[in-house]
Amino acid sequence: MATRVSGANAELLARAERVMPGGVSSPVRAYRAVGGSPPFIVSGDRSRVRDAEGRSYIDLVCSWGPLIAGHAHPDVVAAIEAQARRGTSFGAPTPLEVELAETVVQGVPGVEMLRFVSSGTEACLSAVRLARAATGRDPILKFAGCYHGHADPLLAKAGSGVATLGLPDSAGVPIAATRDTVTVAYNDLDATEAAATARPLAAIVVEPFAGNMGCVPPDPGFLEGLRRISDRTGALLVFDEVITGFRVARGGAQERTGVRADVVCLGKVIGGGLPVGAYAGTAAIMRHVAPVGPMYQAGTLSGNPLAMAAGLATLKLLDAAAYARLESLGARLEAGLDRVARDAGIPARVQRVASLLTLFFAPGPIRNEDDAKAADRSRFARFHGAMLARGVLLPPSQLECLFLSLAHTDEDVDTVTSAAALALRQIAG
Ligand code: KE4
Repeated sequence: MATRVSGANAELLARAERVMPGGVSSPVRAYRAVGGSPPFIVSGDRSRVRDAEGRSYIDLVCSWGPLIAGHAHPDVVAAIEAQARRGTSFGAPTPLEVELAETVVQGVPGVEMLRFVSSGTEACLSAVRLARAATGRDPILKFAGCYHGHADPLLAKAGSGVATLGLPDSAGVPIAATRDTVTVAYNDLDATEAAATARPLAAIVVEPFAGNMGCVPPDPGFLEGLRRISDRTGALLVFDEVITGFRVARGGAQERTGVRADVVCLGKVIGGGLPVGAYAGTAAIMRHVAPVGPMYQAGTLSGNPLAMAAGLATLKLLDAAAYARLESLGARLEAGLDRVARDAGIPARVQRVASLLTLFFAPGPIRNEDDAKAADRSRFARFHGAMLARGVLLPPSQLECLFLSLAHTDEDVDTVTSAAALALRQIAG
């Protein structure tokens, strides 16, 4: 049941569609996967956002992950305000970027240096270029269902068969750009082994806990297997932790799993809601990056002082108690959604890591993109609309994750669970 917005939201959408494709700045926001039209959000306050018609929602999008401290956290707002009064951008090194770089390096296991960029896309495309520069190899391997931003080499879909090279997964991406990108199924170590043996790879790029086909954790031994294949073949292991970095643990997926990557991509949380990305590695690997090494990468707003200030203020809030709180909230919501789905007699399953979770309308475990795409996406669309009507803002796609923040309360989680119970009964037919 798609919820059509009315009044101010509808007027804004009509205006937006005249000047922006789909009326949005990023495709998923257009609600094409769930139907209906998006509310235009004008403000956020802790765990809630408010739309152009004054409607309030419990927010489980959290800007797709960055708002781990909740909306308009006073410490983050104060840090941005204070820096803005001192200037917003200088195109020069600043003390703040040194402080954030030191904080990130201290938090992320196994990295000694990083370079800031302005998005997760930039972080991942730079990491691929770095791996190619460091190894002198061109082929890279990625996993179907994992998303690493929209750079050409990473917009590849699986060719037929394991070792077939990639095909473009978007108009405008030349075959040449994805010719060196091999795509295999997530959690398929044999296919990875075969592809890595068929040709020397520059990198194996993976979301250590996949978040872009819904929440799909690695099978036991999968990441350890990728580490062994990287060690045996000389391919760099690149963890795309744009979602998981500083979210699933202070040290991200590496801390949670004990598996070390050679290069780590970051974004979202480290910018606290402002545009930031980063790629990080050992000093030996990062010395390939200009101006020290021959691998070029640059950015006008890289290390932007406002984003650095917001990121620092956010990371300062993420202590052990914060991660315990996020785990508690995630477990509470998982248990609640599991229970109400069972009560409604609907085949559904929650998959979760920490404060990242997905309610799949599918009976069995979701281990890869094919499993995720086999979930009942039209039922999810009806569920999304029914929850929106009850004041809960879910990510508008079955193939995305719900995000919780430190601003969500137990009451918020229980309200979401109660709304889900009613929504599930409504769509049970
Ligand atoms: P950005 O360029 O959107 O900052 O980051 C790209 C990216 C890279 N790696 C991972 C694991 C990511 O999840 C993302 C972006 N995530 C999506 C949501 N799944 C952002 C939302 C959107 O595209 O509008």
